[in-house]
Parts: sequence; C-alpha cells; structure tokens
Amino acid sequence: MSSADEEVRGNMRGLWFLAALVVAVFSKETFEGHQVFRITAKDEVEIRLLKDLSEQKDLGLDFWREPVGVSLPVDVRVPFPSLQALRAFLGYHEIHYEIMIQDLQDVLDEEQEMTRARVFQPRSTDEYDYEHYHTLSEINTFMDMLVQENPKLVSKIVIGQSYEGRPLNVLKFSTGGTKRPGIWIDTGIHAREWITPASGTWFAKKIVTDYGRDPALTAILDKMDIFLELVTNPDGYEYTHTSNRMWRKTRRINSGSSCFGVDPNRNWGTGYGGAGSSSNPCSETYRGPSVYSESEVKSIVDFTKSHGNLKAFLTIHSYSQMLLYPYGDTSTPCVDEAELDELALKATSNLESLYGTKYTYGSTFDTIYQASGVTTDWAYDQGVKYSYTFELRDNGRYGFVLPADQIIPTAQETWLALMAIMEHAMNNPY
Ligand code: BPX
Ligand code: ZN
Repeated sequence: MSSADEEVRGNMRGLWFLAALVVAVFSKETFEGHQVFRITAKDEVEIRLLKDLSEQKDLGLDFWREPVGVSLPVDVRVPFPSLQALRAFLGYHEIHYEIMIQDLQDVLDEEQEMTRARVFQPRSTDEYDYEHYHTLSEINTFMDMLVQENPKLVSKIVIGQSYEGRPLNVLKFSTGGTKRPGIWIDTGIHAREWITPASGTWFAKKIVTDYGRDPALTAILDKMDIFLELVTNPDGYEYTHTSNRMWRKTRRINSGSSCFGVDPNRNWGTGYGGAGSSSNPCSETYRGPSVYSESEVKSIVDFTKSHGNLKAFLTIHSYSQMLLYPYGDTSTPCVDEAELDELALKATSNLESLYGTKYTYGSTFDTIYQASGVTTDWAYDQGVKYSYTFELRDNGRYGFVLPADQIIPTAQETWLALMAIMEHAMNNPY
C-alpha cells in the first residue's frame, strides 16, 4: 500500500472519529426497540430476585418503578440488546410480566409529531397551546406573557440559577398585602416527568382566569400568595428535549465519574444520606456530593426560609396516581398524620370526581418506598404542615410518556385536589 493510501485511510479514520463524536454530542439518544415491561411479583422471593436484577448494571435497565413489594408492579425500560436476557431470567424464575410499551421510540416519535403539529407562535396566553408539550424556551415565553397580561396579579421572581446557569423562575400570584402566608407549588423537578410542567402551565392560566370569578380561588388569593415554579430543573428539562427524553436528574458533572447529575429529590436536608438514596453518581437516585449541593434545591431552601410563612408545600411528580405526605425516610408517622391523611382523602376524592381517576394516598414510606433526603420531609420539618408530593397520571400504561391529549384532563383533575389543600390551609391557620 502506498503512503498516500495510508494517509487517506488515516484521514478517513479521523473523519469517522469526528462523525462519531458529533453524533455523541449533538444527537438525540434513540430508544428503538426498547420495551417497557410491567413485572408483577407474587411473593417476597420474587421481589428479592427483582431487587438483585436492579442492582445489575450491565443490562442497562431503567427502573421506572422500583421493586418494593408485591402490592406495586415493577415497570422497567429494557434496551433492545437486553430483551433476550431479561425474558430468559423472568421465564426461568416464572415471574409474571407484560409488555406495556412495545417500542418506546414509536411512542416518542408520536410525541415528537404532536409537538411539531403546533402551527404558530402564540402571541398571548389565550393562544398558548395547552394541549401539547413545550420546550423550556416556550414555557419561559409563556411566563413572560402571563406577567405582562396580568401585571397586578402575577410577577416573576428569580430565586437562583441552575447548574448550567439558567434562571430559576417562580411565578408569584398575589393580590397585595404584606407578608401574607404562602402556598408553594413546584413542577418539573424530575426532568422526564413532562406532564407536570404542562399541568403547571395550565394551573397558572387557571389562576388568572378564576381570580375574581371563582369565589373559592378568589378567597384564597385574597388571603394568601401562591408561588409556582414551573420548570424546577431547567437543565434536565432542556436535556430531555435535546438529547435524552428519559433523563431524570440535574446535569451536574460529578467529579471522578463519567455519569452526570444528582437526583434533586434525594438532596434535601431531612434524612439526607439515608436508605432509599444512593451514593453512586451513576444511580438515578444519587443524593449528590453533599446536602443541598444542587442549586436547584438550595434556591428553594433559601426562598422558603426567607419567606418564613409558607402554609403548604406541594411538589408535583409523575407517575403513579398517588398523593404522599411525610415521612419517606422513616416508618414513624409524622405528628399531623391523621389530619394529613384526612385531607388527602378529601383531595383525592375531589380529583376522582371529575374523570374517575383513582389515587392512592398515605405516607411516602408506606405508599411507595423508603426514600431519604426528599423534598416533602424537609418542607414538613421546616414547619410547613401541609407538605405533599403528587404523583400524577398515569398508572404505567404510558408512564413518563403520557400522550399529550391527557394534559388538560390531568391538569383539571389535579387542580381540584390542589384547591382542596389550599382551602384547607386557608381555613386552618397554625
Ligand atoms: C415521592 C416523594 C418522596 C419520595 C419519593 C417519591 C417518589 C418519586 C421519587 O422516587 O423521587 C418517584 C418519581 O416521581 O420520581 C417517579 N417515578 O419513579 O415514578
Ligand atoms: Zn419524580
């Protein structure tokens, strides 16, 4: 072979390397052939086997719902190359499973199609398309339009900056007064839970529409302020649009690891570092290098402390259709358990009354699993009595890729539960 040939080959190799790099850096991760399994364990032996499976990292399994007990099925995304092995494992142990999603990429392509179906740039929040999912920049534009249209009722405050330097925007709904009690609502703390910022956007519009018209909401806003952080983890949310739809955590670079991100729902001060969180930067429940290491978390901590008078703290996740109150890190009931339980019953009954969507409720520990360093445990221990986590639709049929035609019904029904909690907080001063 001539040296010219050698050189061409060398250049080709360089080009391939460059192409691979470009793909790695700029393209979206695809989920072609990935399936989502729903595994139903029938006893503790099978749960044990599934737990062992979830600790086996080489299969690249993504547990959408972790194995905890026989009462809750396990949902897991299985990359194409691991399908055979998982089927063999489950078959061998005679563990029952169903395929919930045949090909995840098909569902994502449909979602993408729906996102493209939007015809124009809204010029007002009336024109905004609440029936579809939106990018971070579209949601930011929505917030600015809402403030501009309702300057007496809505303002935008910036409580900090994300890891990658994005502003952490909070909408403040207030009819005046000084140091009124506040209600905190956050959506989008986990990046892939798209239904939550989509619902939050609808809540924001609902508040400005109902104030002065709906007596219940008017009464609330005449006594209290509402703070709504729509995209609580903006770096992660942006990443789900540009690179990996299944991203959950923040986008911190973890020193000494090639894995990115911290779970912002394991980074809080109450029970930090305990069971139900991970010290492994590659885990989806990585607690971070230290308590409040994530500015997305610390900014809310600082805001809550400086406000000093929040009466309800409502953090919104998906999926599982649950309403959860403290604690997550211990089975010991919180002091207000009876009241929180009764209010959860009221809130979920109201929610169900609209479209029949059934919620379960209870303490995080009893209802989902042990989890430590979580938002609501912290908020409750700060003295915010009405601290709840919502897990919105659905129950695993689509999981994190809930079709856009469910956004409005989900937001509407959830609003009824939020109203029940806000009214109760208003009527039960403490
Ligand atoms: C909710 C409240 C407190 C502790 C845990 C949760 C469950 C939540 C989590 O693990 O952070 C589940 C979820 O919303 O992240 C999504 N999910 O896995 O279905
Ligand atoms: Zn979540």
